[in-house]
Amino acid sequence: MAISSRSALLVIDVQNDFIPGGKLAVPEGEQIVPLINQLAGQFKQVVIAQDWHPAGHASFASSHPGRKPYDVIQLPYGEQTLWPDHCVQNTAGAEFHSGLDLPHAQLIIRKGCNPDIDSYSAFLEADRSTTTGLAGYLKERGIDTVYMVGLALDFCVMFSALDARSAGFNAFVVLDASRAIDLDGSLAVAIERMQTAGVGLIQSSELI
Ligand code: VGL
Ligand code: ZN
Repeated sequence: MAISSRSALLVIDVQNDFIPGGKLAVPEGEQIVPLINQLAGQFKQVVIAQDWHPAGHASFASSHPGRKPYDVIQLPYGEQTLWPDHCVQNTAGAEFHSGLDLPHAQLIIRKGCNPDIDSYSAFLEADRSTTTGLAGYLKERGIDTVYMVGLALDFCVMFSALDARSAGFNAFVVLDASRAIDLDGSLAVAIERMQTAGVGLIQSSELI
C-alpha cells in the first residue's frame, strides 16, 4: 500500500510511564518503539502526542480521597477511570521513551493539561468540546488521512482514532505498532468501536 503525501503518522503517548517499569505500564509497551521509528521513516508528516498532566490531576486516584486506581467515578463531564499518578509535567515519566527516534516530527501535541478534564484523545478533551487544535493543524497542512500507533491501543489510540473519523479524516490504526492496557475487556470493546466507526485496523507490513 503506497502512502499518500496527504497522510500523517500520529505517534501516541510513547512515554516512560506507559512502558514496563513506569507508573501506568502497558504490557510490552517497549516492544513497539523500533517499529514506530521504522514506520515514521515512511511519512513526511509525523505528529507526536504527549500525555501531560499537572500534579493533582482529576484523573489521578490520589486526587480523590478513598478512591484507588482503576475505580470509575462520575465527574462533571461523565465517567472517569481513575489512574495511578502518571505523566506529570516535567517528570521523567512524562518524557518520551529514550529509543523513540523521530527527528522529522514537526509537532508535539500535549494533552490532559487541564487539571479538571482528562484527554485520552489527541483531538478532543473528555468534556467532548474542548479541542486541542490538532484537526485544524492537519487540515491546514492538507492532510486527509491519519495513521495511528502507540499506547494505549484501548484508550488514547482508540479515542484519537474515533475523533479523527469524527473530524472527517480517513483513519487507520497499526495494530502491531500499538499495545493495550486491556482493563476488564477494554481491548475487545475498543476493536469493535473502531470497526463500527470505520477505522481501518491494519498491520505494519501493509505500510513497510
Ligand atoms: C492513557 C490512561 C490515562 C493512554 C493516558 O495513553 O492510553 N491511558 N492516560
Ligand atoms: Zn493520562
